[in-house]
Amino acid sequence: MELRPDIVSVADLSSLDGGVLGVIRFSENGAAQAALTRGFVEISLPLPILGDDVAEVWRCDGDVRSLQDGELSLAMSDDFLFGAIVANEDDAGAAGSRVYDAIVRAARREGFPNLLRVWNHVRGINSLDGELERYHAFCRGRHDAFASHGYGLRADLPAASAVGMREGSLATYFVASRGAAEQVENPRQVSAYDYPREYGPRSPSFSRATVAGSLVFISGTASIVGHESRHHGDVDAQLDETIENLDRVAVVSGATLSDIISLKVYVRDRNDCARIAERLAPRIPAPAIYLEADICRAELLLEIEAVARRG
Ligand code: 3EB
Repeated sequence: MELRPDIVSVADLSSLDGGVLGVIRFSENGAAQAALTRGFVEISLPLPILGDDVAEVWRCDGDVRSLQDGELSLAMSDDFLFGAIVANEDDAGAAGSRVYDAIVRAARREGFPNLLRVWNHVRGINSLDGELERYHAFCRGRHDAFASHGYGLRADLPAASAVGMREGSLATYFVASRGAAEQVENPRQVSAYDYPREYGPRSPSFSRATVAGSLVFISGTASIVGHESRHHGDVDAQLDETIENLDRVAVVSGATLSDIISLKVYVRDRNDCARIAERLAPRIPAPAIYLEADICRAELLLEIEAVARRG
């Protein structure tokens, strides 16, 4: 009953041996792609990596079985399911509803009904598509798919992130579990599923964290207090506020910032990266991947996600 994220040099990917569910790779450009390779799921995202050329690897104990289910690539151990899918339809809402429909169906069918964590990459996340921002269209598609599968759209939602990517339309990967998970909210923030209408016609369907055994998945976390973005234009203050939110979510989840074992940091402007890394590393000394990506609100300059292991 183990699952762990690891950061691996791209040069070492060819020698991965056994117990791998999924690999996430990053590139400056090119189409997003998801496929089965060597018995695990590999997803490539057009998302510039800032720093060493590394990939994220999700490992587990025991045997891994992989399965191609239409466009959905799946790999599973006894306890966990990892999957990835790329949707190319232009409309972010249509892409979102199709992707979430496929994920929920496959997870239930394979016996892993508890979505723990979903990562979403939406091309042009801040741009308008007709009346609606592409992020808001995506939120509507995701919401409708969850609703159609009987979700309560509150404390039954996975932890998540939704940030940009440079090409394509929507790329999504996820972790689900056979055993139950516990959802956690941040007392400093309005739950995203309760955000008011000004943030889009359907609220974002995710929880601030999920806890499965000793593992804590903390969602993409940004400089938001209540439901409002704070510190417009001030990257240092946004980072401090984000760390404050991470700290609160960690504590409510039964962990602390020192229990964090892995970080991903999405930076809107790569010129801010060195400054963010310098201030973040002493506060949360965990291995981190820095990526250049647009964040789902135009005023947000960074977003940080974390995985923690409770003691
Ligand atoms: C926020 O707190 C910032 O739509 O899945 C963070 C994590 C954010 C997940 C999502 C959005 C999502 O609202 C944005």
